[in-house]
Amino acid sequence: MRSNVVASRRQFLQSAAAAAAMGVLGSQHAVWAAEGDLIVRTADPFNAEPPLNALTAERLTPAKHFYVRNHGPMPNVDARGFKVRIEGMVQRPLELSLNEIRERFRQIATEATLTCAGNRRQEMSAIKPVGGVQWDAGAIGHARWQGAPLAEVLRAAGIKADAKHVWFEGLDPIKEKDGSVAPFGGSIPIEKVIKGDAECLLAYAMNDSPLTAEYGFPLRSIVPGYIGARSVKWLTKITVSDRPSPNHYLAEAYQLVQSDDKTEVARAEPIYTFPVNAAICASGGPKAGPRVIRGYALPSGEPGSTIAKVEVSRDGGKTWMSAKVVGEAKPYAWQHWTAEVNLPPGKHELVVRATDSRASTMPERAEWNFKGYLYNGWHRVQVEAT
Ligand SMILES: Nc1nc2c(c(=O)[nH]1)N[C@H]1C(S)=C(S)[C@@H](COP(=O)(O)O)O[C@H]1N2
Ligand SMILES: [Mo]
Repeated sequence: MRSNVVASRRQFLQSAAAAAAMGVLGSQHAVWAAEGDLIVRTADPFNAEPPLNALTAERLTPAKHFYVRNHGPMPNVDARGFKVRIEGMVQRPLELSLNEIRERFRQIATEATLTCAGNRRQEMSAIKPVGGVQWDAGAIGHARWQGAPLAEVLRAAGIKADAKHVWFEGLDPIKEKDGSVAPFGGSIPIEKVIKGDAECLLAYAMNDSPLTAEYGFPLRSIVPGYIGARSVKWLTKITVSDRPSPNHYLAEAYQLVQSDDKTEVARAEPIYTFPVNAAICASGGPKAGPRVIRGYALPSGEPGSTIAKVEVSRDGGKTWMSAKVVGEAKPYAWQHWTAEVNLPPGKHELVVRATDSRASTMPERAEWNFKGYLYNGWHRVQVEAT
């Protein structure tokens, strides 16, 4: 079921009742109950994004305005019995409770922007319709994630010499098309964990509060620079391996393909990093004259990449001016930007494009792909000044 209405308390209570009947998330974990906090894209599984203007209010996105992306029902995990296993190509397989994760390892914080590979899919669908959750530009958020460094946990288990990938598996029971039930999962190259310039985390907190169920309570992976799908929620199993995970969400789902043809899918590479991106979140107005427009800009997820330049246009991309980028440029992190544009009465098309320090820039239009991933064409908003 797809709905574009804003989540209201009553609607949430209805889906909470449905969820309770399925033995999953109960209403005590609701963070989206307040009217207008998130726009529900699909109720079951629950997928929702904030109204765009909520994204530029604060640098750290509060949970109530942080998108939620689920492939199945959200498990309501009891932390007391919770364990995460570390196994595979390790010297000493480990089984750790939440307390052991907190106490045996350093507690660190990593700021990272999480973005769904399907962010801005509506615009890809406008070129030619694609399936999947029809996201606007709000399937993105920036948080401070707290937890244990994944590298440290893996070293405690003893990484074997030929290890090349780290697999993650969640606790959510997802129904596949063939009727079988399998958990969400994926993997990342072990290099990203061991040699990466930003720590990958086993996170138990978000913006200094414990994770709530929507965001993966009690534990999730956080992989800075990679698409959201690699940050696995309700994380219960980590497998060190010499090959990528066979899980559907690594081996088949997140790829840039032109069809669902089996041989094409088998040949394609999984998506790891996200590309440079930007969006207009607030277009000011409605009065003619000078106004301030705002948005976000995200460097590509490649190591060391930071925002170098944000440009806006008020005439559909014919002429451009520089926007003012707010705060410090950091890898794996969005920056907000503002620009003052002077609009005479009438209709206008506002446009933004960003360029990062590795000279990656946004194309006028992104190339269409079958799954609607990684749309990063110039972001356009139609306005009328009166
Ligand atoms: N276990 C599990 N982890 C998951 C998912 C999921 O459905 N199940 N969705 C992934 C996707 S596609 C994204 S974009 C992010 C979204 O994280 P959020 O819901 O905390 O914003 O979680 C990822 N981790
Ligand atoms: Mo995603």
